[in-house]
Formats: sequence, structure tokens, C-alpha cells
Amino acid sequence: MIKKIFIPNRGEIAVRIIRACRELGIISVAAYSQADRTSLHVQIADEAIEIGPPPALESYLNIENVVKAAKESGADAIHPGYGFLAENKDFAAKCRDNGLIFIGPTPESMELVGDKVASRVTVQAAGVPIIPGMLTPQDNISSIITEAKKIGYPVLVKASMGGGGKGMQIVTEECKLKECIEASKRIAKSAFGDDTVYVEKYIEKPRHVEIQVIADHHGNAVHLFERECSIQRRHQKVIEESPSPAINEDIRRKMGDTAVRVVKETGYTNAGTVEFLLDQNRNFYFLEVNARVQVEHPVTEWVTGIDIVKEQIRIANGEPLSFSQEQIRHVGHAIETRIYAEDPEANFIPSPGRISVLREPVGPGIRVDSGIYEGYIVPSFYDPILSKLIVYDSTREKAIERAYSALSSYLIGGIKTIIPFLLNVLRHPEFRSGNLSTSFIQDYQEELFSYPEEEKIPFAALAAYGIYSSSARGPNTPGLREAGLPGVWDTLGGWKNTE
Ligand code: MV4
Repeated sequence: MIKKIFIPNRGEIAVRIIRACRELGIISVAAYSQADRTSLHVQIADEAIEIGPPPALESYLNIENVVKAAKESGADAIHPGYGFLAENKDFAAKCRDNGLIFIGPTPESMELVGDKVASRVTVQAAGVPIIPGMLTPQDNISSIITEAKKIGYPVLVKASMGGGGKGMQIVTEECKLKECIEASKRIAKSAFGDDTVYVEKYIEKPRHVEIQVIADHHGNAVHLFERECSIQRRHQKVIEESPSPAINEDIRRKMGDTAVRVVKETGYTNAGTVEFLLDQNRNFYFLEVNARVQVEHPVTEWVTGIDIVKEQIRIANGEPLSFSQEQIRHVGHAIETRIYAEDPEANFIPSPGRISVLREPVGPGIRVDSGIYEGYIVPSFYDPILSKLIVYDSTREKAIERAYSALSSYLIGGIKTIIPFLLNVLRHPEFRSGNLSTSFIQDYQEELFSYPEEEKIPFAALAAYGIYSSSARGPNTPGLREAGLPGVWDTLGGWKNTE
């Protein structure tokens, strides 16, 4: 029985895991780098252990330091969260070798699904639809040219070890293929140390639709329906939702069943995500498996009522799934907007610094998974995600309105965030009509990257609020109300007071 969980992660996901531990009566141990000594997850965990200097390679990514600290803490399990070591098979193996339960898949299944070529061969053999193209990469250029002719243009050249689209080259005619292959090889060699490439049919304006799956160690595997994740900027998701406006019950069932087949064929256990591309004719193609809990898991939790992190812990405890496929329903609509500390008016450069004012939205159908607090200093060493706003309502239209309203009242002062950009997406007519694709942001960048002056909360109001909010200035600072003035919050909407 797991009694203490070590969490070598940070920010909102560490806070999220700590909350699940608390609800299960399990002691949580926060691992933190020297840069995170004052972070929220360190403050709310039952215990905390420093694991190294600020650079991730010397702390959150340092397998020796993490395993050593986990053993010293007396933990019997490790929840890796997402990012850092979450999909590192050597780390998962090291945990097992040191008698620590890794809350995630086995190292063997992690290795299989982590190898994009091997996993494509495995799932194709099981009848899972993959993108038409080369099943296994060939090294000589002439075989790639022959294959491209068979596939038919446009084709896409991809790096075998690629991730996040690095090295991808769209080729519309044969005369361009050779130079594109060479370009892709150069990029792949420098980025991944491996210049193996392959070619497949280019799917124009696809949607990214993924299926949440979860499997125990007793042969049970289920899916928790889909998430639409097409709103991405440079392969970074910014808005996710469930259900997808693009699929009906028939496609939902087929994609879900296919995802479960992938899980069973690869021997995958615990929570994972099977990614698909959906083309404009609603055909879906297997992309890859993400062997971790995803940033966007809360949208699935809301429409199914299932706590995915708790279920992960139960499975790691050797328990069977708490539900059968027949018992899982999806009701309503959930939308997640990721709040990044980036300046959308300066090409999304990171915006670290002190949060002088924080008012997180509250109200019916509003969840904020947050890793920040008023007065917190956002460090510059790590991924700039601050929090996630997840809203729920009975229909997509209502959920969009709720997301827009909640986001409009989400106040983070002292640093820049992408909230103005997210508001632009939420009010864009093509988003509201559900016409999404992975090129959405690129297609509408003119409108999405423009920020009308009249819509900005005047800095004076923020500064005034900074005076007003006692937590930012000490208990005796006169507030606006005490001075007989309407507080900025009297005029802008409902907030939870973080004091
Ligand atoms: C594709 C594609 C179109 N056709 N493959 C991008 C990174 C990796 N996840 C796979 N990606 C794509 N593969 C074919 N044959 C378009 C993309 C793609 C994409 C996919 C999912 C989410 C966002 C994307 C953004 C750009 C391109």
C-alpha cells in the first residue's frame, strides 16, 4: 500500500498531484530545486527536499539526485507528473531497481511507445490506421523518392527521431523532394544526432484529437473519450477541449476502441494518451502515444467525473480500475486555457518576475489548477506555464462564454501573460463555430496577434489594486475602499481573495 509519494516536479502539476495525495491520505514529498524554494508546491506538500541547483539538468532531470532524495525521504512511490523525467524509461527502470513504485507505465512499454517507428509497426499490425507512407525509414534517397511517387503528392518528410515537428518538410512536387530530404536530414542530424527520415502522405489542415486511456495491471483497459487539441502555437497546445466539435458518437466510439487496442497491443499500463490526426473527411490516423499524465487531463476529468491522478495512484497500488468502459459517460463540455508567463506582444518571449497582483476567477463551472500565488517570483529556468483555467458548462457555446468571462477576470499583475491572446482566440468566429485545425493560429494570426488598446486593464488600475490588496503591501496599507473609492474589483467582477 503506497503511503508516501515523492514528486520530482514543480508548478501546477506538482500542486495537482499533492492534492490527489491529500485526498487519498497519502503523504506527499515535494522535490524542489534551489530556484523553487519559495514555490507553492513546496509550501503545501507534507514534506519537501531540495534536489539541486536551479538548472533542470542538475535537479528535476538529474536521475541520481531524484532517486537518492526519494529514497532518503522514505517514499515508496514516485509520481513524475509531465515533462522532466516523466517519459524517461531509464528513470522508470532506476525507480524499479531501487524498490520505488513508478506511477506510470513500465519501462518496457514506455520504450516501445517512445519509439515512433516501432510503435507504428506494432499498431499497424493490429489494424490501427496509420498515415499512408513508409512504415520503416529507408536510408537511401531513391527508395524515398519511389515511395513518395506511390503515396502521391503532397507528401511530408519527417525525421524518425523527430518531435514537435522539427525537421518536417512539406513537398508538393517531385522535383523538390531531393532537396527537402537533404534539408530534413541536416536538421535531424543536428537536432537529434540521427538523420534517418521517412515520407508519408501530407494531411492538409488536420485536427489533433487525442484519446485519454487508462489501464491497470489486471488486463483492464478503457478510454475516457477524446480531447480536441488543435489550437497550438509552434506545437505547444494553448487551448484544449472535450468533446471535440468535429466528431460524432460513431467516430468517438471507433477512435476510443482503436486507442484501447493500441494500449493492449503495446502492453501499456497506467494513464496515457493516444494521439491521432483527423483529416477533413473525418478519417483518423495514429500519431503516437504520450506515456504520462497530460497537461490537459482536467478537461477529461470534468466531462467524465473521473479523477485521473487518483486513478493513476490506485493502479500503481495494484488495484483494478474503479470502473468499466460501460460505466464511463461524458456529459457537458469543458475547455482548458493554459496561462503562460509569456508576452504575446513580444513574440511570446518568457516574462518571469514577481506577481504583484493575483485574482483567480471563481464561480460555477470554474477550476483553476495553479502553481502561483500573489508575491511569487516566477523563475526563468523552467517552462513558463503558470496555471490552467478549466471551465465546464452544458454546451460548447456556454463553455466558451464562461471561459471568456472567467479569463477576462483573471488578473495577474507584475508580469506579462498570454491571457490577451487567449481572449482573442475565444472570441474568434472560426473558433466559436468549431472550425479548428492545427494551422488555426497561423491562419488567423493577423487578428489573433492584435491587442486593442481599449481592452487593456489600465496599468493605473493594477497599480491602484496593488495598493488596495493588503497581502501585497502589508495589513495596514489603506485600501481604495477605505479611502472611499470603489475598488477596481468592485467594477470588474468576482474574484477569490487569495489572502
Ligand atoms: C503530420 C501533419 C500532416 N500530415 N503528418 C507535428 C508534430 C507531430 N506531432 C506530427 N505533426 C504533424 N504531422 C502528416 N502526414 C501535421 C502535423 C502537425 C501537427 C500535428 C499535431 C498537432 C499540431 C501540429 C502542428 C503542425 C503540424
